[in-house]
Amino acid sequence: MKKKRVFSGIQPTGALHIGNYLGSVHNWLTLQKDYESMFCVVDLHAITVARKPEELRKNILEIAAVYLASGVDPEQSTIFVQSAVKEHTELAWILATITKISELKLMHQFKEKSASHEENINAGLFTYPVLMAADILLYGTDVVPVGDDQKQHLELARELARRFNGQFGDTFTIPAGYAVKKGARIMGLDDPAKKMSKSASSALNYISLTDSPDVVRDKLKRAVTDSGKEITFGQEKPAVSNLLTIYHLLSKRTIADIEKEYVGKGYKEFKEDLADVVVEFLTPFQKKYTKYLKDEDFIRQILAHGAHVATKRAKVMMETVKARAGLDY
Ligand code: ATP
Ligand code: LTN
Repeated sequence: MKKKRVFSGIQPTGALHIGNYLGSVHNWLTLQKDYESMFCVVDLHAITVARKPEELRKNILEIAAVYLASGVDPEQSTIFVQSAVKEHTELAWILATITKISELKLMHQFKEKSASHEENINAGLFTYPVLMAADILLYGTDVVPVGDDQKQHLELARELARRFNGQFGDTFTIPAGYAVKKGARIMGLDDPAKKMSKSASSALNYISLTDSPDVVRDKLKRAVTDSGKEITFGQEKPAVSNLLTIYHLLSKRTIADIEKEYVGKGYKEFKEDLADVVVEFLTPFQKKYTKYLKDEDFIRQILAHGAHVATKRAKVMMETVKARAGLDY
């Protein structure tokens, strides 16, 4: 039987934090075993926010190195850069012609990004979700693992697939989300009401994948907690629940098991142990990450191979799309 296909991507916009990792790459590692997987560095999305070319160039290789160091296996998965496969932008244009401006105006990310980048509310920022739909639909994707913040974009991709199929005949697979039980929304360490975010005003908000053990320990020590002393998971304990989620995902122990261990113990001990868990995860990751970054040629080789595989698949889909739309004179 034909394997089902997974597609996901991360923008090369700088150092990732454990929220990004747990909401995305962490899930890819399980999926790549059973799905035909495509993991993309979405550089064309990243340029909707102004950045220096030299920074972008560096960030692209860094994200690819994160994929590899995390365990995305180039033998099993296709790793590539979005701009290397021009069919993404070609399909995005066609999809833009069936997207309503009113739909794009509803997108939370556009509203947030235009509020935080008032000086650069460009058309790319507005049509960003159309390009994301193209990324997904181009490969007949069945499943898209993304964090909660991307659900609205995925819903638009589903709607555009249905609309195109309705107007021009069955062409696109309707992609499904991948239900991440925990980790879809890791919250800020300094404010459990908001998601952990790279663009947070304080570095105490997040643990970066490149933070040293000392920095990790310090950030966790200073992470906010809730009222009451118990280390339990629940709505009334948003800060501790967030820490428990990180503990659970990185140690692979159940939340119930962790709760049990800390009955009668204090936050101090819990946070110190959590720091050990995080450091135990980060140390081998960082070793591999540094090793890959030293071998840029190897990364480029993987990306070139990935682009070759992706292009082949993309061309097949574009031929059908163009024929259906009457662009095949
Ligand atoms: P940020 O807000 O941190 O700048 P982002 O949402 O702008 O990140 P990306 O860097 O492309 O954008 O995110 C990569 C992946 O990480 C996406 O799948 C996104 O859903 C996920 N993600 C981002 N923040 C979190 C979080 N706090 N918890 C879980 N997943 C997250
Ligand atoms: N918009 C996403 C990144 C992204 C993506 C995609 C994710 C671009 N294209 C296709 C999954 C599938 C973000 O900001 N995190």
